[in-house]
Amino acid sequence: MIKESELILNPDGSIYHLNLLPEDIAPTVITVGDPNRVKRVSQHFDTIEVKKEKREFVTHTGTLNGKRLTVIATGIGPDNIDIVINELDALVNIDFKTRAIKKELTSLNIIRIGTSGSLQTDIPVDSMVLGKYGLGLDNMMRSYKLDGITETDVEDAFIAHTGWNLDKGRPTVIKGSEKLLDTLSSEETVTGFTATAPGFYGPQGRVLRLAVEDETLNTKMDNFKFNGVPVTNLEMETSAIYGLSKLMGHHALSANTIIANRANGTFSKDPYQGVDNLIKYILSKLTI
Ligand code: R1P
Repeated sequence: MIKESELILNPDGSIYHLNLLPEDIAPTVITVGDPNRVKRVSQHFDTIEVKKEKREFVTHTGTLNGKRLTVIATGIGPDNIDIVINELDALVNIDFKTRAIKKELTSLNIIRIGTSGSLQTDIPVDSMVLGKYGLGLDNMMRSYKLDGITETDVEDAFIAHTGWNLDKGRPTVIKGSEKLLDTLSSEETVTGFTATAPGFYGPQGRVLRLAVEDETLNTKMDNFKFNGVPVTNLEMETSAIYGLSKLMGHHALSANTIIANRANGTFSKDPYQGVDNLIKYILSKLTI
């Protein structure tokens, strides 16, 4: 039995932060960073049965072409992902009445629709990028027993290539769902390592008033390759989504539209349109 202090439920029986009941979520869950993006996804649904929110965690559940879908906002960063993926898992895999882990576990499909910066000049703004691997520059997953889910050979090569300062923690490399990559990839998408940073400015090499620990890091990342796979993009959620999903038996894939090209300094003329294009693309692939 999981104690009240560990599995926190609201008075109506919903899970603490997400404010959701087990019946409120679908087997396929789309995560977005921006709470305003939730309605931009659900506006394409044929029906919407659930609209709930608490803090930044806005959720809509409905159907599209007969398929039940949930879209949920995570807010920004790996720390929020720790809350969202753990609570989504609890909603399907823990019995809230007995507070026991269910004997039969459910695997969710979890797809992030996000925005991101490209690290490659040949991946221009408005591209759609799928993360074959999550490259975690944050330390969130290091709080868990990783039980062999990380690609340590890639981690070692990345550390050696970039001269990574281990004071910042050891990067993690975790593979996304091959099943979802097959479903979602096409000639319209690019794949590679999606790097996840624990912050937006210094942790992504942006200098406003503060000097960064390694000002050449982005350049070193953009010329890192492992078995021909490059680091395509940099954002703030993917590696945590991949790590927690893999540990708990869920299928996860991250799709990002490129709004900024960090290699040549350009920014999308219409990032709103880029996000809408990615939303329509992912929804069509999920509901064929
Ligand atoms: C930073 O501006 C935020 O935008 C990106 C980053 O990952 C971070 O969450 O993604 P979203 O647009 O999905 O939030």
